[in-house]
Amino acid sequence: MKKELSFVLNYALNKGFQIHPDAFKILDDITDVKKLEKIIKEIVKEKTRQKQYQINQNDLETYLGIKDDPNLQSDLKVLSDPTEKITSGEGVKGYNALFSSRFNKLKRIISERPESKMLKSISVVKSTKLENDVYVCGLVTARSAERNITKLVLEDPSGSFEGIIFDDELQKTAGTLLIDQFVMVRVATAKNSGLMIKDLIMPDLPDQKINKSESEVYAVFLSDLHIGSKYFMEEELVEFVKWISSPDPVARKVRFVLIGGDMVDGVGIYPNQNKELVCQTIEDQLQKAEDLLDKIPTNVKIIIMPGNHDPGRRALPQPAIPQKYNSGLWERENIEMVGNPALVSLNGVKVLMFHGQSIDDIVKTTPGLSYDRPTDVMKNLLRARHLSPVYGSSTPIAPEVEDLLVIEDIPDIFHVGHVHKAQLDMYKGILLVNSGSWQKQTPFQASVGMVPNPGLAIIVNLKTFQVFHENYSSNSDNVLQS
Ligand code: D5M
Ligand code: FE
Ligand code: ZN
Repeated sequence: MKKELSFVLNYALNKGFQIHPDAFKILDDITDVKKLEKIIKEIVKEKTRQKQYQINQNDLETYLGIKDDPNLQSDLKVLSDPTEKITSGEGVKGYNALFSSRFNKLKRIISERPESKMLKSISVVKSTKLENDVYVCGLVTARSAERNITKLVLEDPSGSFEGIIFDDELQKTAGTLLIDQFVMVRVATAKNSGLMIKDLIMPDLPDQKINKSESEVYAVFLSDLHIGSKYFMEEELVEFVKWISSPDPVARKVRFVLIGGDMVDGVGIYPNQNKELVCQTIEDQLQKAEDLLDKIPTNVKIIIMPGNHDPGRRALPQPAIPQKYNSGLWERENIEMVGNPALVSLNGVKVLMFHGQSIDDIVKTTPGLSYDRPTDVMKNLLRARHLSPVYGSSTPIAPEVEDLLVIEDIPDIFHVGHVHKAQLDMYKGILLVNSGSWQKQTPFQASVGMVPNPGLAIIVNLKTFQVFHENYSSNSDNVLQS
């Protein structure tokens, strides 16, 4: 018997308690001495009060929360998933349809704003001399800043126009606009009879009430595991999965695990990748993922969304990881395979999951944004009400007839990954989570000076929105930014 265990047993025996052998087995599994002492002392105190002097299995299970509370709700609904909607329109026709769908959806969203009552089409504004300021909306097709003015070209289905911005603050806001992003502007005729932009209005989010879960359950946010890579932190993830099945009172209430893309490292994603892989095929990588996820109790629902390293198609929106590579994951009762992006409801809490590929294009072109603060980029996406506005840069976008990347439904939690930097933030009451990664710094990342903070597990109480995190990396300086 372990020394610590005999110490706590003597403590109970000296107080006149008997300990049932089944209870003993549970105590023997607890390795944390402090925890062991605390448990015994609390049980002794409580049972002394009840004048019952035997410690049995039930006492320990109740105290440790091993018994799952059957009243805990775990209701998962997939509210939106591109997998079945993907049509792949072809060529120019496809892109025209995509942009027209984007324009129409966002115009509908911005119509909720009072200014939109004075909305005019671009052709009307161009052909009349404006007596008063009017509003127009469109997609940004060009933006340039020279000397002390900014020029913006906007396009709507009726035509396009170039507007000039003189105001310094407004020029700064214009600097954050992305090509192909939707925006509403207030325009007036300038002295030289050109058009002057006097205000810029993003679709943005209205202030709204957040949905919360009635029962106190927890969701775990993970992404960028990169299973199959040499740098995948397998031991750390195994430890974390063990925690999920442990008697820890928080772990006992975990009912959802969300994986926000790059679950596996993939094959042929970057040059000479095979030299950095421990599993050389997609099938092996997914099998390893299945084996790891298998250790999560079946009362926990796992939602798996792809990223740019996972198999399927590369262009956004991405369908779910195809069943042909691993039917085990698809057949699993507690696993839901969804596309990227996806909107899921966890006991009524709406979570928008997006891998975050567009962050690459956005940090490249927007002053003040960087890979170090992904939640700032996430705020820009919410203001634009679009997950990946820029077409034709490094993030491939497919010519879908419907733009499935418009943020139509407002989420309660926005979950993104991709940049391997875990960070939390809030925007208009919405919880922003970048779930970091479970992959150590790769040689590529080191070469570009990118320092990830991997191995941080983010756990959210869906009833209170309180957020916990655990650092599983050996680096104790690994901090979760907020
Ligand atoms: O991306 C991990 C991070 O590394 C993400 O922030 C993008 C960045 N990344 C990845 N590949 C490149 C290249 N080729 N250039 C610049 N930045 C890059 P992941 O999707 O896990 O590979
Ligand atoms: Fe990644
Ligand atoms: Zn990625």
